[in-house]
Amino acid sequence: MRFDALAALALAPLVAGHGAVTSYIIGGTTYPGYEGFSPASSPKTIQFQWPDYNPTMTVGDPKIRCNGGTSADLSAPVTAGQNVTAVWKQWTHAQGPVMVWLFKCPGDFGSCKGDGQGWFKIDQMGMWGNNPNSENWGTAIVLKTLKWSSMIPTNLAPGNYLIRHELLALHQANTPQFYAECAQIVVSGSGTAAPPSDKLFSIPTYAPQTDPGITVDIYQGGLTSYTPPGGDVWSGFQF
Ligand SMILES: *[C@@H]1O[C@H](CO)[C@@H](O)[C@H](O)[C@H]1NC(C)=O
Ligand SMILES: [Cu+2]
Repeated sequence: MRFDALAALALAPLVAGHGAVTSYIIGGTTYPGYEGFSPASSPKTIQFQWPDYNPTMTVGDPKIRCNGGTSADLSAPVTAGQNVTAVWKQWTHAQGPVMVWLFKCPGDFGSCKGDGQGWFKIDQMGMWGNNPNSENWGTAIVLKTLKWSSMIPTNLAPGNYLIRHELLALHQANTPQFYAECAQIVVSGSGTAAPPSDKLFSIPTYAPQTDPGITVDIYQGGLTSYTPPGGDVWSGFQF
């Protein structure tokens, strides 16, 4: 490993910009998130403890799933139809989408790593308007409010789920940076719904790296719309 003053300078802006969900608010209760680094002597959390603040640079990197973290000690209860609000202590990038995903664990959290084609989006915000070189982005809302609130679909089948908050920073042309973390939630309710297979993705590699929602130059003239990678949100309702 090479580390010198130049590398330190080059790294500084990245480190300053790095996001981490530092707490979750569910039904009026605040659950601490993780603030790094694993294995730290930090309190037990509902969030997977991850090894570093570095962004993941490719959608095929296994680290993209939960920032490299492993199962958490705790979980938080949520009733279907309630919101989960993620809170960040800092975030500095204003271009790129916010995407919130769920994964239904086949059993206990201890053995639930998010393997297989079981991830689906419950919420996302890409760009509005027609100017990518703007602050009309989901991540700009996180920059301004340091929060993101998403509803757990009302008729979602109960069970153990991983919730994954993903900020995809697009401020560097053709050099996407993924910031994601996972937490453990126990969904209750009387719903029976599960997403259809066309809404289910594997993470890593929920889209090709060449997806125009991933490898994109937002400063290139003529770009007037943006579609987040990894498909549409599943609202929970089956038609
Ligand atoms: C709950 O989440 C939805 C998005 O799923 C959002 O539109 C709504 O504003 C949130 N409600 C609160 C009270 O934050
Ligand atoms: Cu950054």
